[in-house]
Amino acid sequence: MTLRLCETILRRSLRFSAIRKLTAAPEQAPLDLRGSGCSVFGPQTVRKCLFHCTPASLVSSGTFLDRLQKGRAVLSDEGLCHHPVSVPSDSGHQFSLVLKDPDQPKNAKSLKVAIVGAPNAGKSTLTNQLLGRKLFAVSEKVHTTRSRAVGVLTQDDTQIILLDTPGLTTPIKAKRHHLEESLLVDPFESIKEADLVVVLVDVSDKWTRNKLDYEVLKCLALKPDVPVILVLNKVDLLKNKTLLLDITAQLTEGVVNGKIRIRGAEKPHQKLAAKPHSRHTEEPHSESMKDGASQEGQDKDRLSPEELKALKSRRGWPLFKDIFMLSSVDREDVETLKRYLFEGAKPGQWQYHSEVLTDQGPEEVCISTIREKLLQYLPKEVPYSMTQQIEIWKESEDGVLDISIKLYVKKDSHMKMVIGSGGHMITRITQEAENDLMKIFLREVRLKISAKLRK
Ligand SMILES: Nc1nc2c(ncn2[C@@H]2O[C@H](COP(=O)(O)OP(=O)(O)OP(=O)(O)O)[C@@H](O)[C@H]2O)c(=O)[nH]1
Ligand SMILES: [Mg+2]
Repeated sequence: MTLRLCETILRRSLRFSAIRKLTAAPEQAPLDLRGSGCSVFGPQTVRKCLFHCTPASLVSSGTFLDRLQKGRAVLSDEGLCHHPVSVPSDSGHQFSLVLKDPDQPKNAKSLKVAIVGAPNAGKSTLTNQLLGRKLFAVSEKVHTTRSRAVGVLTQDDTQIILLDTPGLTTPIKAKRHHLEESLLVDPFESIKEADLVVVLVDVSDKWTRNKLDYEVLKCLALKPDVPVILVLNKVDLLKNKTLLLDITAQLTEGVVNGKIRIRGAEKPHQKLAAKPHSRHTEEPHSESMKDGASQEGQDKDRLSPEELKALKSRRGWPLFKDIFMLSSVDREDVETLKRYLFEGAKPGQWQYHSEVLTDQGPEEVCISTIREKLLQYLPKEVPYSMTQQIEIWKESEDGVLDISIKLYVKKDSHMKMVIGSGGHMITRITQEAENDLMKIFLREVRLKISAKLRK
């Protein structure tokens, strides 16, 4: 019943939108959706008003709704297809690979994509899924990613560079939780160098899903001329799928690409009417938004106090170029976004050799992999206070990579937890991290983790 309602709402609401096959050339006539209640714009309009409101390419096929009906997606990395390229386990080799001249093809294309959003939105999960490899740490706890990480996806003549960023936070929170400077700086820096920004929002979080994070808005306002898309993530966890339309309406302020008007079940402009800087769907958004934030093409590092104040009253961003609704743990969903990124790549030189998978060194990858397990298995704040030191990193005579890690723990109670009864916990963490590292380095790894109290 809910789904049927959702279907009706989605279909009706998509009247404004031209849906096309993602793989279709712009000149190709768009799919005729008249039979399913969706009107279709002419080809000339299609080019201007692309709006991908679906993880599947065609709403009319019902694929999107069928996929939504699946419910909870499978939370495993089993679906990740294994990219044949590995991260070299030798830091010297990895370093020279990152610096190696790219093997430019004749008609090279590239696209640098910054993935930003609130902590825990699923940025690293999406990056891994796009890469087809579990490379970056993912956990249910916030601030898993501590600094920007580069993932490189090279296929045929196209290179997509993915910038996985730490969840956006405020200086006050960073200070309170002793977070590194990189958590404040890296998302902004990544947006500055990106050709496309992906704003990821966790739709399963009812406290944050109806308003763009203020820090996200600040990022967008600093570079309003960079194309940006909205990705509504974790749709598999959303029981009431009809909410997707309301969320979209709120987060876009009813406007996509500065032009298309969206009306959700709850009309966003009614809620926003009292706010001084909110925009109604009737306003010409793109230009006024750029004036209100920073001037087009201007590369400012800071917003003025007036601009910051104006952002405080915003709920959304009217300049999203396109919108996706997906589940990052679902490979098929992410495949659609991946095709979109490849389509959006522009003629341009590759930055990395095609053998590069990340700019991170193997030690960095190892530490964040272990950190992921600590975050996953230890309660609350316990894993945040632990530090790691690499004691041994060498290839043994039998060709196996031997890694020995010392874990420094601040409290006796934390020590008990990380060891677990009969050493059960540390064994589990070691085995799982070892498994992941073997998949990343594509070689045998023997990992040893020992814990030491250091108050
Ligand atoms: N069910 C479901 N879970 C998801 C989805 N995407 C991410 N997750 C889960 O959400 C949690 C957070 O994912 P991360 O990828 O670590 O999130 P992040 O945005 O990188 O987090 P930070 O690095 O801490 O900012 C993990 O438990 C993921 O398994 C999704 O589409 N569906
Ligand atoms: Mg992350």
